[in-house]
Amino acid sequence: MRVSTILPLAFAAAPLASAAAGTLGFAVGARMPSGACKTTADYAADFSALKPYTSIVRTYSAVDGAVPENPCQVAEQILPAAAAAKIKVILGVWPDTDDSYKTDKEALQKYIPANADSVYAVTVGSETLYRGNFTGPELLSRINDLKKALPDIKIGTADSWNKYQDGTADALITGGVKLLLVNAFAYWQGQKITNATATYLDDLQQAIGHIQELSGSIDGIEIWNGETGWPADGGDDYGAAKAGTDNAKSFYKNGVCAALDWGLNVFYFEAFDETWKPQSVGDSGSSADERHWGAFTDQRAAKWSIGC
Ligand SMILES: *[C@@H]1O[C@H](CO)[C@@H](O)[C@H](O)[C@H]1NC(C)=O
Ligand SMILES: CC(=O)N[C@H]1CO[C@H](CO)[C@@H](O)[C@@H]1O
Repeated sequence: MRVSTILPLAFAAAPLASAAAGTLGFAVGARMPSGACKTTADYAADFSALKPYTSIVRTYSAVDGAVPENPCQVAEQILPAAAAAKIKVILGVWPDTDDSYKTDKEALQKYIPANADSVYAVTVGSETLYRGNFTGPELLSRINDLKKALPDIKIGTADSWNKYQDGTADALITGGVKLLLVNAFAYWQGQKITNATATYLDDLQQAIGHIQELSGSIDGIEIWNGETGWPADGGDDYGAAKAGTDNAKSFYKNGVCAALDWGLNVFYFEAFDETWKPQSVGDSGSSADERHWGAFTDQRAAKWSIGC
């Protein structure tokens, strides 16, 4: 039997087995609404808000240089708060340039040892294949380099579902990477909310099916939905995909909850609104608001009842 045929059957059988429900995690940003870098106390407040719903979060860069003149010491600041709250963290390395790779690697080597129990894994890169920044083999060599530096830590990557489905990530699947995060946004495919769940689940199935088929195993590689979500009130529409809190809640309750029911682990993008971000303008000149994707406001208030 082709391994890929196992997946739909396993998924179809899962909804009754609540014991097999997937784990929900959240992506957390590095900055406060003012743009200031989060401190350990700020992460502690984040975790107080999230703790009723999750025990794992993911971040993107150990030293977040999204604002180059004010880089955030994410690994240094988040790990003590995570240890105190008993939250696990997936830390990130931004490998896009030699400088960002080196800075993040050094920070991980410096700050992980004191709080290694709070580190679930490290991801090298976020959608680098999707952006065309690396080929599969180039990304694999970065991952393997980091494995040598952090031999006791699980190392993986996160990329868009279609880069797994279309073979771009094959070198990772056959090259021994044991953790793959699959991002899938029906919103960025311009889907109506009424078709968002179908699109999301179909995307995941295509990506995961390819990974399982190529690896020849359903559990040889740990797979998570690395990001999904929908912009709430204040966000922008994208084609037929309409922003708004009602739609975000609907996508959460239908799509995210269905994936969790299947037994898939899901990171919701994202925990808190990032109102510090500038209004960005997309390639077409249309605005692309990235400030209102939170399940919680920037004051850490839930926008709907989180839970399935
Ligand atoms: C709805 O989603 C499915 C699965 O992705 C897709 O095949 C179909 O074309 C979508 N329907 C519309 C009207 O876009
Ligand atoms: C290895 C590689 O191609 N790195 C490039 C990734 O993208 C950034 C800009 O987004 C370039 O500066 C890097 O050279």
